[in-house]
Amino acid sequence: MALQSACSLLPSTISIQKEGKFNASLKETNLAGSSFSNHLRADKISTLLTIKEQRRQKPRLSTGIRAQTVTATPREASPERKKTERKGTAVITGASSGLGLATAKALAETGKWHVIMACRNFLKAEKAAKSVGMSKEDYTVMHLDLASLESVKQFVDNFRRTEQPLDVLVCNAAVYQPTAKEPSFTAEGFEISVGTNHLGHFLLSRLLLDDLKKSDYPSKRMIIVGSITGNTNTLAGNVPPKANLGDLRGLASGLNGQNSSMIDGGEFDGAKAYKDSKVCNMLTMQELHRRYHEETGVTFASLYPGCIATTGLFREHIPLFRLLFPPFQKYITKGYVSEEEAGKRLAQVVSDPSLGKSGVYWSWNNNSSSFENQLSKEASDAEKAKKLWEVSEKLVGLA
Ligand code: LMG
Ligand code: NDP
Ligand code: PMR
Repeated sequence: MALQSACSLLPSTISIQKEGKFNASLKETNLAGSSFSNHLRADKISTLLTIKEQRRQKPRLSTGIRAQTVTATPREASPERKKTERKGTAVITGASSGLGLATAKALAETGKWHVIMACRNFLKAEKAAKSVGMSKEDYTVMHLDLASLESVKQFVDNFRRTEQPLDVLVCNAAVYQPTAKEPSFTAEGFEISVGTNHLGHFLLSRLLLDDLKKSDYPSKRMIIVGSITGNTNTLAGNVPPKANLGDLRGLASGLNGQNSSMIDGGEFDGAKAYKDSKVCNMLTMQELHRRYHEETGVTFASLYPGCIATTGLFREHIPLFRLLFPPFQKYITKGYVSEEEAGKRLAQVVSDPSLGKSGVYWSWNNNSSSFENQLSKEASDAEKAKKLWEVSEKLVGLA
């Protein structure tokens, strides 16, 4: 495997487990800067547009459901049938580009999903949906800025007003600031990578869990996108700076730059902050699983979709990196995947019956077969997950 050859470059003193490790369950899963005022305006417009859109859609959706009752044939009358026949509704954060957009497209193409594209830039998202050929009835764009907890709450209210069920939530959006010398902060003053990627999603997932619980969809799922670079049991996870949450002292002290803007209390490093945020994403998924899977039946999952070296994630990296990174991943590590392929992978985690197990961190091998991957020691530390949960609850105002 390509990864093995990459790993063979490792000094013999470093022992790293390979990301492409299989475990027994593989057998079951063999499947193929706008100004403040502009911002406010965009928010208002998007909310208005959203509500307008929903008014047009609601009758369509509810007619669909009612029609089954009114024109019920004996086959359609079965409650089981009814459950499987309606379209699923999936909320995807950051669906305006990259992985989120590709996933929205993949789901829409099946004809079985209505995608709520939860995005900070309404017009960009609309254009993106059109550019990939999604048809109007398969998606709705709703405004969500994860770098503002108020916006998260507003999104949840707006979503509830549409009276659509919530069947799957995909926490996908992220920011990466590899070249930033100084931290920047969210509306509530948290360092922006952890504030957006982790805390914004933490609040969103906690609030929307109630909505997921109410859904009658046969397979309800909550997915938080993780990454290989947060896992120090891999080669990629050992490229400095490495993820490390330490004892969470920086997070506990508010992550606001006064004491520290890093979770472990250290000096600011944008690349580390991103990797730390991914560890938080993977820990949160497992904590959700432990706390709520049995009680709610919701499947909680995370994944590493492969290295999608061409996405907007690297927009702040130096031009030379952006030039060399895709060929490096394609020809040297062989970890590269296209946006389209990565979107299909995440779409599997959304809807494939064979990926319905809860608490799993999914990865794919070079034949695009999914497998349950192993997380690093830190990313699977249950005690840390609990502590992260409790500190995060305080920061987002849930405790
Ligand atoms: C940090 O630098 C920055 O400090 C930080 O601000 C942030 O930007 C962060 O992660 C982002 O990076 C990390 C530094 C660490 O990385 C580099 O400077 C290397 C840049 C490499 C970029 C990759 C693309 C370019 C690849 C060049 C290949 C040329 C060919 C391309 C085209 C081919 C077409 C056929 O990096 C290092 O310190 C490097 C050493 C990493 C050690 C990791 C420890 C694990 C052991 C690794 C074993 C060595 C493997 C070497 C493989 C090299 C392959 C090129
Ligand atoms: P992109 O930059 O293409 O997509 C990120 C999305 O997040 C964009 O739609 C962006 O919106 C959105 N976003 C950023 N900040 C906010 C915010 N404050 N509120 C709402 N949305 C926001 O990157 P990718 O597609 O690569 O990243 C998607 C996910 O995949 C991330 O979770 C990333 O960590 C993960 N991932 C990516 C890998 C890769 O190799 N690319 C590898 C492993 C994991 P906008 O369009 O407005 O900028
Ligand atoms: Mg990495 C098997 C090797 C492998 C894989 C799968 C990735 C994925 N990377 C690998 C190896 C290496 N990378 C090696 C050997 C190097 C040193 C030359 C290296 C460097 C590197 C940099 C500088 N890689 C990076 C960066 C980034 O800025 C990216 C990052 O860390 O963002 C946080 C990145 C990535 N490498 C990956 C993946 C998936 C990324 C994107 C980050 C992510 O979403 O996790």
